[in-house]
Amino acid sequence: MPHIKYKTFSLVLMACVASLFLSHAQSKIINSGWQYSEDKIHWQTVNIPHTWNDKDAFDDESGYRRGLGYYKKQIYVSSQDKDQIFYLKFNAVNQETTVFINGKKATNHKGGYTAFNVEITSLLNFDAYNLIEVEVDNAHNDNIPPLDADFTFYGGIYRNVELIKVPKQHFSLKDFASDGFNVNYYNVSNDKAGVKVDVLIDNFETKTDAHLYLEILDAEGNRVREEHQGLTLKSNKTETFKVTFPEIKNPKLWSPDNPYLYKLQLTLSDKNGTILDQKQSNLGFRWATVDPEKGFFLNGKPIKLIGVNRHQDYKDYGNAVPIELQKQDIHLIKNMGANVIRFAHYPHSRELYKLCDELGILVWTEIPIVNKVTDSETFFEVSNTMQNEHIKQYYNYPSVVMFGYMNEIFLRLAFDKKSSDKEKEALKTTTLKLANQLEDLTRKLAPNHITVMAGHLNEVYNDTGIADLPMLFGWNLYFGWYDGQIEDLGKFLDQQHQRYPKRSLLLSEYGPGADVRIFTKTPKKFDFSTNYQAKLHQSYYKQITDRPFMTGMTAWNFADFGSEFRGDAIPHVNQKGLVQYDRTPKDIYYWYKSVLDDKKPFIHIATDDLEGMTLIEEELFPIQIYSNQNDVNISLNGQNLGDFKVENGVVSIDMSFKNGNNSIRVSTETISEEKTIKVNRIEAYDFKNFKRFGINLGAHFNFYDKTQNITFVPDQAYKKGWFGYKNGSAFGMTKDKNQGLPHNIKNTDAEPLFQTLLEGCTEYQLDVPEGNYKVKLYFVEPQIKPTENIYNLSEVTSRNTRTQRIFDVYINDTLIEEQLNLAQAYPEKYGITLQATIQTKKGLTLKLNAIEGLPVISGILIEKLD
Ligand code: GCB
Repeated sequence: MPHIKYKTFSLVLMACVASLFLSHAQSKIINSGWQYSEDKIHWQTVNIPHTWNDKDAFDDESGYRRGLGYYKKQIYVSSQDKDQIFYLKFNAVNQETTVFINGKKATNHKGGYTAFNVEITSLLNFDAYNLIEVEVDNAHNDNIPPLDADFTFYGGIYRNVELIKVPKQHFSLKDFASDGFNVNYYNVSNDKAGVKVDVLIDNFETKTDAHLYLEILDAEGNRVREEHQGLTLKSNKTETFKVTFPEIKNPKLWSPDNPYLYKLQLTLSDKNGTILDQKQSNLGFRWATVDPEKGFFLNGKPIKLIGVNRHQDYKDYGNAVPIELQKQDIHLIKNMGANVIRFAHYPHSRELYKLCDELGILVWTEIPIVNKVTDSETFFEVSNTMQNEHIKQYYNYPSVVMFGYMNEIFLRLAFDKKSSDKEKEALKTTTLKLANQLEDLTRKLAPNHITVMAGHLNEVYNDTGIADLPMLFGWNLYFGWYDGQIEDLGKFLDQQHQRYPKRSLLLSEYGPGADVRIFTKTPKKFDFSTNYQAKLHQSYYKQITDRPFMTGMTAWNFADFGSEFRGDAIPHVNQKGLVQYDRTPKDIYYWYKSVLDDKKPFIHIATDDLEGMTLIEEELFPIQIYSNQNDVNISLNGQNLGDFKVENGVVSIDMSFKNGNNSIRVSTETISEEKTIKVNRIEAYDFKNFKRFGINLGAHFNFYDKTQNITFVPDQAYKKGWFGYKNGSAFGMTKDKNQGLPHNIKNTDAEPLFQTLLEGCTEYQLDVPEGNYKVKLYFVEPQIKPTENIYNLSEVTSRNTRTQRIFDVYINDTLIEEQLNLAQAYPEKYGITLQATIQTKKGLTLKLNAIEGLPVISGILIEKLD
């Protein structure tokens, strides 16, 4: 136990006394009870975190409200505090904020993901209520990054607002909303480790004496180092004081496996010893390097970085997510066995970085300069300020090892068909200029960190040389999704490594969209099946771990997230998550756990995403078992299927399920796992024992419709005694890719049923036995562009006259709908259902009699009534 000096003891005592009298610095969260309005006329009471886009970014209408939102709140300030200095701290407001106090403008801040402080002392009235008004704007602004990106820019005050009250001498609140100190390490090794701290102190008075006391405690709370400094603070200035601690011998190093943290405590007191301000920070002794041949090293040891990207939004909350829910993400990521998080594409809540310190997760953090830049002085200035704020606010977390500043910055340029070559060259030059500035700034502000940037699949990152600016370059690669095939990944990386042997590489993004309602035996590119997700991730993992030069990989994305313009299987949501938007894990989450987490024996039977499974008689379905053990024994419904070797974390086995509940049991010598899967097995041919039967026309995959509790099975060519199309073809479907209809289908949430369809089918046959049937038919017009009616009023006239196709719909001889013209009848991509009750002696024949164009149909559901 180190010796505690009398002086220290008295300071500690005074700290307690001071806090009783609340005389030193205080920060109070003032999230509760704000008034919010869109128009300054109608007000409603809201609490922070708040966004006005939590609903409209997900409804059927195109677009979400981007513009102004107004907030106000009253705070009482007592004259007892008239010697204090007051600040408001906004931890994040998206994206431009103007703050008024009692009607006077206090500040304007640009950028939606970093914190800012505003000093308000001179604007306050004492012994009175003071009005805080905050004007927030999330409209597109050419001078504020991000200009464009694949995520929703929810407007609002979505992180804590704090009222800070401090004595006239305090840890600086003027340094880009940093904590007022900056922790650096020197000579860190297994034998020793040094800490240097730059402390910034604001003095709001004439020359004053003060005292600075810094101590380092170990994780058990023992003081291992302390430093005192007497200070003379210059009149009305911010000054930096440097404190260097003597090295600590045999330090405990920080790493994902052993995230040992020391604590730094800082106390500022006046010349009489009364405490003015206190701060603290985690300390973690670690050093990180990258090597273009050998990958990533932490504390001199190689570590393959394997983890995820994370976006901050959450189902039903937009970006205004309670911090406790957000923290659960970090726990889920850790429990999966990941050792790295890329907080994409902007800084997330600081509390999460602190949690990464504590749990042992390495962090890549970046600012949102995404897809393109603007060639303007203001854009450059805002970007620079943003990176200053970012680094200053996130610097002290030992988990942060990588600072980034750009993502896929040439994406828009690559798709730009309008600009001339000269304009494109000019934009490249501008982008490079900004990248250079930010790289220099990052290296200057964060000399012990690794600088990073991510690019998309395009030669422009090599040609311009931008990929060689950062110390580590991340490729966002979607082979087997947007580009090429899954196996192309390794070839591409090998070529890059050969061409640029001095460049360190990370696979900073990869992954397919996956919807837990979609499953198939024959996974295809772009089908959104969880089976394709498993296939791609499992292969990518192998391809990266086989290559020592790769520093690692971060999956895109930890969770599904909001991207308003998208029309994936769930519209407005990017579904590449390992967990769903509400954080329910998809099966793939557990596969990662099986290859990454070897702490405890683990088994997962991957049937979570097979809810409502329907199988046809004698059909086998491939089931995956995930485990971190070498061998597992598998049994189905009490029958032992044998012992299986686990390779790459997985055993795939074709299972034959019976109708009703099936029990799968997987065991090793030490553990076992049992799951029940409910299967609706339809006896093929003659439709024996069937009550309801759904077909996903034009699709090779099953779609489970939760609302109707039925699985629509894949389509097939007609087989006698059974069902299928007699002619026509699957719309947008190629041999290995489903291009279907990547759109939001209005009027339904069963997109995967409508997005795949049969075109040109005039006859469809179901050989059902005699009976009375309710038949539901599903249609959508595939060739109306989803947005054309909304923005272009002149289109409305042309739409009314447009005819894509006209057809009559018959079942057996009953005319169900005459002259169905979807383009004319419905202004947009509406999901349309027709229903009929048909009595038949044998079979149902659906006829789509073309009058003009090729008929289309998306789905059939039949129900036996008696
Ligand atoms: C990317 C982007 C990311 C997108 C992702 C996707 O490369 O960096 O922001 O969300 O692709 O899903 O397309």
